Amino acid sequence: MEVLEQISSLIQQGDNEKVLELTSKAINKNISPKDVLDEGLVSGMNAVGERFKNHEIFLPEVLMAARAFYAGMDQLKPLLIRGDLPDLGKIVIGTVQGDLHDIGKNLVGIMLRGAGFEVIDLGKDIPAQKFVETAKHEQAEIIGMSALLTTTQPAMKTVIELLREQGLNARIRTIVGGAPVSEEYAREIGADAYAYDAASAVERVKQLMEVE
Ligand code: B1M
Repeated sequence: MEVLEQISSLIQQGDNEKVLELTSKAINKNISPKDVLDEGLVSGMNAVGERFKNHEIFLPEVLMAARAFYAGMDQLKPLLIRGDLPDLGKIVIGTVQGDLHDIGKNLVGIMLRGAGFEVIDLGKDIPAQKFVETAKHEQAEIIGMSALLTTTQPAMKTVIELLREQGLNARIRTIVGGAPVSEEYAREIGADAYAYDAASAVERVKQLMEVE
């Protein structure tokens, strides 16, 4: 089995030590960090998602997989975030209130940093007020929100409404994403952009900030 398939499979087994070891091995073999991420770590997490959905595995296994994912991610992070990039603008990101899923949001943050944006990551379970207050205080151009639950998606709308109430929606733009979120939903709640994955989040943020 080639190394990226092995990483994917070890994520599914929740073997954080082996994931760490094989991620380092893949890096040393000069496999591109993006391939290690997409075909190893994310591929493993996606398979975990499918198996969880089909009730083949349960929450403890999912948590172990998430821990293994982060063990690999720690190895990759320095390669995805280069220090010599221009400052393209400031973005506040977080997972919305009531939602504890942060793997996808963290990936989006890493990719944005890697592309040269300054990212203020508020974490998970973030109240609407906190998104808006931080963006105002930090003079950020964009708020990025992640939601993984259908029940927490509406919290993204609360943030957008709060920006409107405070007359900030023209200055602070919004981008939303996460498994249940769609382009149509983003439009419906008045978000300025939607991204399907971390790579397209970078593209959409660049468009919003009007950088190359
Ligand atoms: Co939860 N969970 N979970 N879970 N979990 C889902 C989301 C679920 C779809 C699984 C299922 O049943 N099929 C389901 C939601 C169902 C629904 O709402 N329709 C679910 C559920 C039900 C729950 C609980 C309620 C379970 C329970 O307690 N009974 C509970 C809720 C807790 C809470 O949040 N209040 C819960 C808990 C957990 C864990 C804590 C165990 C763990 C999270 C660990 C962590 O994040 N630190 C977990 C996990 C891991 C998952 C699944 C299996 C995997 C999510 C993941 O990390 N994917 C997930 C199944 C699934 O999504 N298919 C599931 C990998 C990650 C790279 O992808 O997050 O989609 P993703 O991010 C992508 C894109 O979506 C996008 O880019 C990312 C990278 O490409 N993206 C953005 C994300 N945010 C973006 C923001 C952007 C742009 C793009 O702009 C700002």
